[in-house]
Amino acid sequence: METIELMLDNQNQLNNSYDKQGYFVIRDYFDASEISSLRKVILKFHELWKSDNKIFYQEEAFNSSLITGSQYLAVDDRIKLFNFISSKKIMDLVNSLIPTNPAFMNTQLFFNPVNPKQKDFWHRDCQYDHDVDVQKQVIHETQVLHLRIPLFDELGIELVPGTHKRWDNDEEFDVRQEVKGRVSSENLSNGKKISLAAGDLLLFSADMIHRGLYGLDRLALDILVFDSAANFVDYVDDDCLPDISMLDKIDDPSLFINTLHLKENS
Ligand SMILES: O=C(O)CCC(=O)C(=O)O
Repeated sequence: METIELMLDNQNQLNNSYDKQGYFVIRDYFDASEISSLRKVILKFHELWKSDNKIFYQEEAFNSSLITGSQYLAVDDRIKLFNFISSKKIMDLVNSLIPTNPAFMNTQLFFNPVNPKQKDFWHRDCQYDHDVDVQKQVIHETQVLHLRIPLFDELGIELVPGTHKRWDNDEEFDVRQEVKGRVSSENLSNGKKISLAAGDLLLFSADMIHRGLYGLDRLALDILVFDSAANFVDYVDDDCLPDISMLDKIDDPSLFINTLHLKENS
C-alpha cells in the first residue's frame, strides 16, 4: 500500500475508534526531543504556579489551567507552547475529527495531589456545568476533545468506553454522582485503564465517564479543543490566546484564529 493510503487508513481507524469508543491512544507519537522541549516549558510554568498557589497546591489541587496565559510564562515560551499545540501532529488529528473550524479552548496540567488521602474520581466534564437532565442531552451533542500528552510515564486515565454516546448505567450513575451511599472513587466494572508513557498521546471525549489515575510522577498536559459550531466560546479565557503580534510566529495559527473570530462575534 502507498504511504499516503496507509496514513489515511490509520486515520480512519482512529476516527472509527473515537466514534465508537470515545477515545484512542497513539503510542510513541512524540519523540524524546519533542517531549523534552515541551517538558522544559511546562516545568517552568508548574514551579511558578506551585509557589504562587502554595496552600491550594498543598491542600487540594490536582490540576492547573491556562498554561498558555501570560501570568507565568514569557512570550517566547508561550509561542513555543502555541506552536506545539498547533503542530502538524496535533492538527492532523484535530482536523480529522473536527474538519470545519476547530477552535482552541484551553490547556490543563494534571499532577498528583499532595494529600495522599485524595482519591481519583469518576466524572463527566459536563457534570460541573449542568444538572442531570441537561447532562443527558449534552452527551448527544458536540463534545470537547481532550488531547492528553504525558510528560512522564504515568498510570494514565481510566475511562468507560462508549459513554460519550450513552447515558450511565445504575452503577456508573450512583458512583459518579455519589448517591445511594456510593463514592466517586470506587471502581467501576466497565472501567478500562489506559496507562501512558511520555511520548504517547491519548485523545478522548471530555463528556465520557473517566478519571485520572494518581501515581508515579504524573505531569500531563491536556489540550482542549472544540467545534466552532458548538457553543463553548464563553469557556475561553482571553489571556490564554496568542496576542495578534504573536500570530505570525505561529506556523499554523488557524486553531487560535478560529477562537479569536468566535470571541469577536460573541
Ligand atoms: O487526570 C485527572 O486527574 C483527571 C483528568 C480529567 O478529568 C480530564 O482531563 O478531564
